[in-house]
Amino acid sequence: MSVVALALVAGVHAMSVTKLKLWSSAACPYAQRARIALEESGVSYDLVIEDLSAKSEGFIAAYAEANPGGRAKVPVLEVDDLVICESLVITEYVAETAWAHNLSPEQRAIARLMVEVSPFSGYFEVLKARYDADDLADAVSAFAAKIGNFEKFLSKHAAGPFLFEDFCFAEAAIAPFVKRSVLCLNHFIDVDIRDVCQFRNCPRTLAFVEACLERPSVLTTSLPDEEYIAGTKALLARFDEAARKAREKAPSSALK
Ligand SMILES: N[C@@H](CCC(=O)N[C@@H](CS)C(=O)NCC(=O)O)C(=O)O
Repeated sequence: MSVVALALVAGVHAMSVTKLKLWSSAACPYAQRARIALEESGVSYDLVIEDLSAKSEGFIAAYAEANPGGRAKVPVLEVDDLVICESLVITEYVAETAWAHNLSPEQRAIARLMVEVSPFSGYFEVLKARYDADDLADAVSAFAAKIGNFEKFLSKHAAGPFLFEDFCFAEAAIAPFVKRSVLCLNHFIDVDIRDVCQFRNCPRTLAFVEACLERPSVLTTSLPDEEYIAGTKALLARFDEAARKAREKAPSSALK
């Protein structure tokens, strides 16, 4: 019997008997998913903040243990001898083994679906369109339409501001993108998601956004706003540079 199963049989908080280590990085939204899940569980864990531009041997080895041959990415979670990667796998594992409440298979299916249909990770595509007024208007309106669809999903399935009575792994997975989308759309293109929710008559999405932003596990695992803005600025600059290089190549290929 595994340590976790043993602990469950004994009625002990499953992960309190194990040693946990999370390989993370300062600003990664995927790693933040795992941290939110761990914070929600209340278990203690070792946190390693990895510099992704100079990955440590320990991190590369841990990732290879979880996914042999893959490019090492955060998050990686070690639970005694178990080593797993991929933020959704980790988030769901932590929720299943360490949170007080467990979801039925049907609830898990709906929660996974919510992660799939969530619009918030699309904010970066909107930012990429910021140089051209028409492209930007199209991108904002596509984003707003997805918020409208999310509202329909919440109206059909959600109990309150969150999907179920308690914050679940789906909110842990979505919240890092809520945080970044609200902040960055506001900062870079002066679009407030909360206004979009109001104009589009999406009260459930507005309540969901506000509840995610106020959640203590989200607050304690977030960086100061300026750091997300600086990081996004650097990422956008890298995309601009790649796009410029692609444009430079385009005329010669068009002549062929
Ligand atoms: N699908 C992965 C994505 C994780 C990911 O992209 N992590 C980035 C940081 S935000 C990373 O570690 N990048 C390092 C690299 O690509 O070398 C997950 O959900 O965990």
